[in-house]
Amino acid sequence: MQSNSFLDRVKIYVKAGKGGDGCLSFRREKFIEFGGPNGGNGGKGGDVILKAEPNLTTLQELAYNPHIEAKDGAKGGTYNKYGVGADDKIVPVPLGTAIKKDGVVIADLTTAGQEIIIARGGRGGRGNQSFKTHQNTAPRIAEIGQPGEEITLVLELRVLADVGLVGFPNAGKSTFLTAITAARPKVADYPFTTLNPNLGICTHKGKSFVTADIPGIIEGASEGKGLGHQFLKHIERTRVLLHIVDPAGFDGIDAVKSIKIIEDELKTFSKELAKKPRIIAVNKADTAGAEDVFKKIKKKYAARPVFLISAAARGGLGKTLDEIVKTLAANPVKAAKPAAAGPAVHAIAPVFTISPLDDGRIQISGKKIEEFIAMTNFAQPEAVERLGKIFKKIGLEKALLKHGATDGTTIVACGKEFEWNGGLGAEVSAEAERIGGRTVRESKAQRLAKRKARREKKKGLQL
Ligand SMILES: Nc1nc2c(ncn2[C@@H]2O[C@H](COP(=O)(O)OP(=O)(O)OP(=O)(O)O)[C@@H](O)[C@H]2O)c(=O)[nH]1
Ligand SMILES: [Mg+2]
Repeated sequence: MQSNSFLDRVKIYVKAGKGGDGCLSFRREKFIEFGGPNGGNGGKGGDVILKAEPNLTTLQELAYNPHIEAKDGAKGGTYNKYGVGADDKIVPVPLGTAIKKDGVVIADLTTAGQEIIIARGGRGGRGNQSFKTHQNTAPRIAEIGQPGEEITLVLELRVLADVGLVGFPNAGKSTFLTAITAARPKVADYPFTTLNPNLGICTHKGKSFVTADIPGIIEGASEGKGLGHQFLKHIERTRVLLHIVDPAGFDGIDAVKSIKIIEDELKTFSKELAKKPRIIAVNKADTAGAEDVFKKIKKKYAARPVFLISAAARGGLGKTLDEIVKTLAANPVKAAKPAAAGPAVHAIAPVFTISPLDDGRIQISGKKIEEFIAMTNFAQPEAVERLGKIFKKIGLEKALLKHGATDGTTIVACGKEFEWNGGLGAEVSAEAERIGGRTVRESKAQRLAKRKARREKKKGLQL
C-alpha cells in the first residue's frame, strides 16, 4: 500500500522534563524536641530521546505532533523521600533520519534501534536535608527543580536503502520491487503511479538488501520537473542503482536514448549519484521487440552489466539479483561519518551576559545563571540569600554594580523582572497591576516608595 502522506522534513519543538522540586521539612516526632531537616530531593525530569525505528517510513506522525514533551520529575518528600524520576520520552523516527539544529546536522540515525538524547531532563531540586551544615543545622531552603532543556530541531529523512530503482515512469520499477520483495506498491499501466518511495527487503542466496523504488524520473527532473527531483535525494545513500528500461521507450523517446537522459539527470542532480555503480535491466522481455532493444543497449553500454528481464512474469531475475549481490559486496557500506559536532550545542556558554537596556533596566542572561534563578524559591529568604552569594562568587554582583545597578534597578532575567537590592529582590511583575487587560508596571519611584514603606514596617515590628 502506498500513501500520499510521505513526509521527509519536519520541524519539532522539544522540551525535556523539569526536575522535581526539593522538599522543605523538619522531623516532627513525639519525643524528639529539635527534629532535623528531612526534606528530600526532587526526581530527575525525563529526557527526550529519538530512536531509529526500521518499521517507520515517514515523518508524518511527527508533523501531526511536533510538540514533544517529557514529564517532570516528582517532588521530594518529607522523611528524606526522593521524588521519582520521570520516564524518558522515546520518540520513534524512521531509520535514516538526520537531526539538524540551526541548519547543522548534529546526529544521523543510521542503525536500527540507535538512540540519541536530544533534550536532557532537569535534575531534581535539593531538599533542605541537603543544605544542612555545621553552621546551619536547620536550613529553611529547598531548590526548585532544574528546568528541562528546550530545543527546536529539524528532522530530515533520507531513506536508507542498498539498491535504488531508477527509470522513466511506467518502466516497471514497482513491479520489480513486488517481484523481489514482500512490498506491495501500487502498479498500474500509466506513468507516475508511484508518488512516494517504497522500500522492500530482498533475500537472495542468503544475502539481504533493502531496495528503494522511487517515482519515475523524466527529463528535467533534476530541475524540478515531474516528481523525480524531490525523491532523488532518497537514493543518494544507496550503493547501487538498478536502471529499469521499458523497451517501448517513454512518451516518444526511444528506449536506447532514454538511458542517457536518465543518466544525465542523475549527474545534474549530484556527483554522488553519478558515481554510483549502475546495472541496467531491460524489462518487459515478453513484449515484441524487447530482445532487439536489449541487444542494442548491451552493445552501446558494453562496460555495464545489462540484463533482459520480465518483472511481471518473474523472468531473468536470478541473474540480475546475482549481479546486485556481487556489486553490493564490492561496495561495502562506508563507515558513517561521525556526526558533525554542532558548534551551537557544544560551545562553552559564558556563565552570564549583562546587557543594559535603554530604559535603565539591566538584562542578565546565560544558561547557568538562568538555571540558578529558575531553581531559587523566592519565597524562601535563605534561598534568596544563597542566590546572592552565588552572584557574588561568580562576579555577577560586581559586574552589575559596574553597569550602574543601584537599589531599585530593575533586573530582567528568565523573562521576569526583579528588583536589585544587593541581590535579586522581589519579582517586580508580581507587583504589577492589571488595568483593562493590560499589565502596567509601577514606576520606579512608586516601587521605591513601596520598598521604603515595607522596610519601615519591618523596623516597626522589630522595635
Ligand atoms: N508486459 C509486461 N508488462 C509489465 C512488466 N513489468 C511491468 N509491466 C507493466 O508496466 C506497467 C507499469 O508498471 P509499474 O511497475 O507500475 O511501473 P513503474 O516504473 O513503477 O511506474 P511509475 O511508478 O509510474 O514510475 C504496469 O501495467 C505493469 O503491469 C513486464 O515484465 N511485462
Ligand atoms: Mg511505480
